[in-house]
Formats: sequence, structure tokens, C-alpha cells
Amino acid sequence: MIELYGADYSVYVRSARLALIEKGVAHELRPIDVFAAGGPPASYLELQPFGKIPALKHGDFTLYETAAILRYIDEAFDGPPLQPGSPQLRARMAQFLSILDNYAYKTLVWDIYVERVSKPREGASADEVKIASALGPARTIIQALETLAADDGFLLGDQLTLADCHAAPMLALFEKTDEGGFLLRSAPRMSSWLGMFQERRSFSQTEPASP
Ligand SMILES: N[C@@H](CCC(=O)N[C@@H](CS)C(=O)NCC(=O)O)C(=O)O
Repeated sequence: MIELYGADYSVYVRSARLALIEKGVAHELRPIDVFAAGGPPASYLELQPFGKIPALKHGDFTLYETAAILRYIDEAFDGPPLQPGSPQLRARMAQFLSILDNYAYKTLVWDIYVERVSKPREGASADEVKIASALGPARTIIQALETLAADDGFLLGDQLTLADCHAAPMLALFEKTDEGGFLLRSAPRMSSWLGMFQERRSFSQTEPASP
């Protein structure tokens, strides 16, 4: 049995859950709230010393860092392949994952979504300066993804891959903001891909209990 430690509100945890569901791997989500007062339980730091979610346990084997977890899910279990066979498409998939980790997460999720949606929902005001300065980088990210995305179907074409599982949670949050909705309207491939992916059962099954 696979145990995935984390919280349903986390985009990174959702990426791993999407891959597990799309691969058809039975698993349990073990709740860890990294934003609880005092941080995650000390015992969790043995699984993830940086205090981030998710972490995965498969028997005696433990793993953290979502990109590694995604590859493990695909390579350790039977089920539909979630990585392309050709070197070019495999490299393209790695490029998507890297763009999402290194550029998109902070800008789209923290600088825009958290400021525009999460903070006001909790009664705090949005940092408009932070949002305004994130818009240029956000435009670059969306244009880059649009340039790399396949014309039709999944991000790499006919095959659903780890790139889709990793991109969808971040892009879905970004789309909920006015700024994200506006930028995505200028990226027709990304918009139609996101609309299509959000219709998948794996996506509704991993919907956070409270948004
Ligand atoms: N490099 C980590 C990043 C994971 C990550 O940043 N997760 C967020 C939740 S979406 C987190 O744990 N944040 C807690 C914090 O930053 O204190 C990975 O790939 O797994």
C-alpha cells in the first residue's frame, strides 16, 4: 500500500494524487498540515526534512520531492505509461516539470492566487504590489507553456503524462484569479487543455475539501 503524506489543499500533493489515480495505484492520503501552528509534526521531518508536502511511503521505501515521486509512481507500478517513450517528448516532459517547479509555482500560486483569493478569503488584504510585479513573469510563464504545449489533447499530445498531472493543479488555481483568467484567454492551447483536464474524474476526485 502506498501512503502519501500531505494535505488536499496542496498543489504538489494533488499532482502526486493525480498521477496515482491516473496510473490506477491504490493509496491512502495521510493528513499532514504544513501550515498548522507550530508546523508539521516533528516525526514528519524524518520523512521530509524540509517540512514540505508531499512525501511518499511504499513499504520500507520513502521518497520526497514531487518530480521524483511522480516518476516513481510511473515506473514502479503497472498501469498506463505516464512518460513518453521518445527522448524528445521525455525531455519535453522534464522541461514542463522544471518550468512548473522553478517559475510557475511561486508566481502563479503564491504571488497571484494566494494574494488574490486565499488572503482576502481569510480576511487579509491582497498585496497589490506583489500581484502587480508578478504579472510580467506570469505572462512569460503562460506564453512559454503555450509555446511548448501540443496543439490538441494533452500537453504532449495524445498521451496523458506527468506533465499534465503536475501542471493542472497550479494552472487551475491560477485560472480562478481575474489576472489568471485574462492571461489564459490569450493562450488557447493551455485554456482548452485546462478545461479538458478539469473534466477528468481524477481531477474531481482530488478536489480539495475546502478550496
Ligand atoms: N520541492 C517540493 C515542494 C513542495 C512544496 O512546496 N509544497 C508546499 C505545499 S504546495 C509546502 O509544503 N509548503 C510548506 C511551506 O513552504 O512551508 C516538492 O517538489 O515536493
